[in-house]
Amino acid sequence: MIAHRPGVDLFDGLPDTRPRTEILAEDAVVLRGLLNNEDKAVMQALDKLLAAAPLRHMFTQGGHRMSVAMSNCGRVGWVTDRSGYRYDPIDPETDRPWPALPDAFHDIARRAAAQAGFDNFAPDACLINVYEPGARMSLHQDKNEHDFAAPIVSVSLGLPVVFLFGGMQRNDRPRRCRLEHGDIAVWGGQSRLAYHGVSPLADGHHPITGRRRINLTFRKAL
Ligand code: MD3
Ligand code: FE
Repeated sequence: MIAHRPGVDLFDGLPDTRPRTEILAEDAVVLRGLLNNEDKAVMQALDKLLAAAPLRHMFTQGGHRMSVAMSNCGRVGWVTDRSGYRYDPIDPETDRPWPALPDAFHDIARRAAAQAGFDNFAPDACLINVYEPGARMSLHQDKNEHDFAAPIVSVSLGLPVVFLFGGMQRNDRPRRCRLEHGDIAVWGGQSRLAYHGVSPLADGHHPITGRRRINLTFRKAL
């Protein structure tokens, strides 16, 4: 810990970039800027992962093409097709197992969960969502996982987006929350089955991701 020296550490005229914790609801927190020192390393790891399991636009059971491009890493990956949603150990595009969850990803998710009060989080799946301008995600619940006691940890990279955080009923009016580059959110306990979605991505340019937003969601699926 750096000693508090007034006029040097806190009053030096530089912006305060220390991570801040924002509580959105019971058991739902956003850790602002928590990823900021690791963003470039995460992007490098992502390049490798996406070379092995390319991004693709999946189709919902109803036959709609999703606007978000997706891939996965970990023991299983989330997929949707005409037969519905599931976690699958095999990537249906490559017919091979998904690439392993990098140790660095596991550590980031575990650290964020612990900071939010969920000790010993051990994710076995990471869904990679890539948004281009106009891409969105309609209100839904994440309930294909076996164990709702484990939280979901989400890492945002690149362009900012308006995240919609609803209640336990689809009709509950969602609250709007901006998720920015470097933010990590943790959703567990009372909030684990809340409805949530993402507004259409506004156009822009980000120095790290270009014209995109990338979201990683870490899950204990098995
Ligand atoms: C709240 N992704 O992949 S991350 C998803 O930004 C998903 O790409 C969004 O919803 C995205 O399923 C939102 C934040 C998030 C993720 C999972 C949650 C919020 C959640 C699960 C329960 C409650
Ligand atoms: Fe979700």
